[in-house]
Amino acid sequence: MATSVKLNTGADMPVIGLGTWKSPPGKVAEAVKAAIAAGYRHVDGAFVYRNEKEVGDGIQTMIREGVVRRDELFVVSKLWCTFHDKSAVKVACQMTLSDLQLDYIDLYLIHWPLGFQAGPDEFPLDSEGLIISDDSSFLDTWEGMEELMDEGLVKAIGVSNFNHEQIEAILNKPGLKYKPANNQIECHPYLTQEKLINFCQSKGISVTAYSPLGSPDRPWVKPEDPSLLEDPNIKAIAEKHKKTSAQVLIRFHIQRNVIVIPKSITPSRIQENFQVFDFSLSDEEMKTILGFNKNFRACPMPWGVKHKDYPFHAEF
Ligand code: NAP
Ligand code: SBI
Repeated sequence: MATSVKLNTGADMPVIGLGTWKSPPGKVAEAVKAAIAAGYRHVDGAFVYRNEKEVGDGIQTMIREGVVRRDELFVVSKLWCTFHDKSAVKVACQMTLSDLQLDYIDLYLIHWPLGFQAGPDEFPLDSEGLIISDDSSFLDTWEGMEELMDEGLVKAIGVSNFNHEQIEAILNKPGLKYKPANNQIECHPYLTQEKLINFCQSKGISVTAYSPLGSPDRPWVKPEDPSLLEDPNIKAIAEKHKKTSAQVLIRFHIQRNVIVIPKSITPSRIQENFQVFDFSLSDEEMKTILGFNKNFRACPMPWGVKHKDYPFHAEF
């Protein structure tokens, strides 16, 4: 099984990356170091995670110690929703580059298709608890992303949480200079995303699966929510292969040519999550797992439901 996915830029994107949302600043540098030591060459971050400085510290330590070279790493970051105005895109990217202590990002994504009111508040809400939008269009934001490519600040650009109509809108944009290289979306056995993955891959757009373990540490988790890591059906498949449920949940994506970014700050789990290249799920097991779909979203972004560009009203 290939350990990377070829992007439409020609670059190879390592199929497993370390997720860093919710990784505390005081822990994430050690997590990044443990990941690189375990063989990871891809780190997934974002401005809004408020830990990019410490992610950068972990990366820089490993480069300084000669464990890895910059060109062997694939670093992803994301433009937050309060920076959708075309004039703000470069400012945001430069803040991330400065925090990461890098001179380029391998893949920079528009984090959501939703433009939020600009300002220091990352989630500007009205009196009803709904997002205050800006008047930007993600098609203009995309032009700002294209400028980052031309300036050499990023090697590839893409999107996250875009539905197929929104991707189609970018692909059909008059004067489009660069197609998206990647769409990062929630994906796991309770949200299998068959239509959106087929659509993206048919257009040469790679897919990254976020929250692959079901995001059990998400701040809004409810006791009655379904739990992938505790699912007896996943556990049964794992036991057959003498693997853990997490390893089955990760392997599931690799066999679909989907990149996957499990988050952990626990060194033993960081290692475990990378030990997925020594077994394979049968076609029948893949089909069985696809059958667990229940269209359950761990990250539905409820504050954005009234936004004109809320992505999850569409079927896919
Ligand atoms: P996740 O990776 O599905 O789950 C993370 C949780 O699983 C943590 O509580 C972690 O605990 C635990 N865990 C990790 N490995 C485990 C193992 N082997 N056994 C048992 N538990 C394990 O959740 P996520 O953070 O939501 O998603 C992953 C990444 O995707 C994020 O960190 C972020 O980089 C990205 N993401 C992007 C978006 C977007 O909008 N683009 C949205 C959500 C997530 P410990 O850390 O305590 O070990
Ligand atoms: C945050 F830092 C705060 C809230 C939040 O909710 C949606 C999911 C998300 C996101 O946008 N990207 C993530 O990785 N998690 C997030 C992040």
